[in-house]
Amino acid sequence: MDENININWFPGHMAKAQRMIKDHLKLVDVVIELLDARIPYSSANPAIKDIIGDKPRVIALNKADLADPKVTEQWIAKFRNQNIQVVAIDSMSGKGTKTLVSKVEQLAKDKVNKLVNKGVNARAARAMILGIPNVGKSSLINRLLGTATVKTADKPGVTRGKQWIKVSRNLELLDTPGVLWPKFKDIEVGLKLAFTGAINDEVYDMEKVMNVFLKIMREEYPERLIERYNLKAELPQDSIGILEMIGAKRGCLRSGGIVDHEKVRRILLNEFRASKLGLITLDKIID
Ligand SMILES: Nc1nc2c(ncn2[C@@H]2O[C@H](COP(=O)(O)OP(=O)(O)O)[C@@H](O)[C@H]2O)c(=O)[nH]1
Ligand SMILES: [Mg+2]
Repeated sequence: MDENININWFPGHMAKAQRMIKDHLKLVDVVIELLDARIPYSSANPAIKDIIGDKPRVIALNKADLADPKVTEQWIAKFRNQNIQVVAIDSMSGKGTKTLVSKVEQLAKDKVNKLVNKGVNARAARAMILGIPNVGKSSLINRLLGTATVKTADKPGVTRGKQWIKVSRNLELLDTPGVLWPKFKDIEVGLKLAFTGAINDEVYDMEKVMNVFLKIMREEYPERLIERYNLKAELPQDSIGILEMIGAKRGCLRSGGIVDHEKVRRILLNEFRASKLGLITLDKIID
């Protein structure tokens, strides 16, 4: 299926994605659940446990290079407290991927040992990646492929064309990721997914998205806005007030000297996505 379908998850798409994941799960020992480190809560599908059953799982917080490192540490601690294996990674530079690989190998050890005890020859552990659109599944696969020496042949039961990437002596990765559908647990989740690019630009209301973004920025990272746009230290309470300030500084004016809100919102979105506002995490730890 086209994994770039990210506008609407029609029941048909969802069923197909689910079926594909189920088929592939049978072939692997371990699941890598890829989350966006900037939105570890919003980028997670809450049904993950139902989907993967009792397969061991390791969470990889991808795009950690864009996230607030302090908050990433808090998320890591939270997952560890729940006895969930977790590692922060950057699929572009490859940072953290070695740790990820060794965690996956470790988690698969039991299964591989069991097979050996049954008299089956020792074999490499097998893993697949799961995650919502745009979280970096292909980037991670390419990154791991970059260092792989051998792509092993098709294995029985795998759709033709699917291949295993030999990531290390002890690990093979399915070259096709499983696409999870984002879950709009509440309105803010949807808006954050839009903001980070997990869902298409056309499907959301830019004004609502930016209001939530500005609310978070005002509460968590006011100094970033102040520095970047050279604003007065006291930010207005409302989003429109902040937009007005930034627009005036940036000269986003329409005739009559009125600030072009739409243009300011677009600038903010682009600058956030280009990480010009610094390292930002939009999902705080909630209990
Ligand atoms: N900064 C940064 N960008 C990333 C990282 N991983 C992926 N990306 C970018 O995120 C976008 C989506 O990545 P992609 O691998 O296509 O996501 P997929 O839809 O899950 O396969 C691309 O523009 C990537 O360059 C990462 O760790 N850090
Ligand atoms: Mg992809």
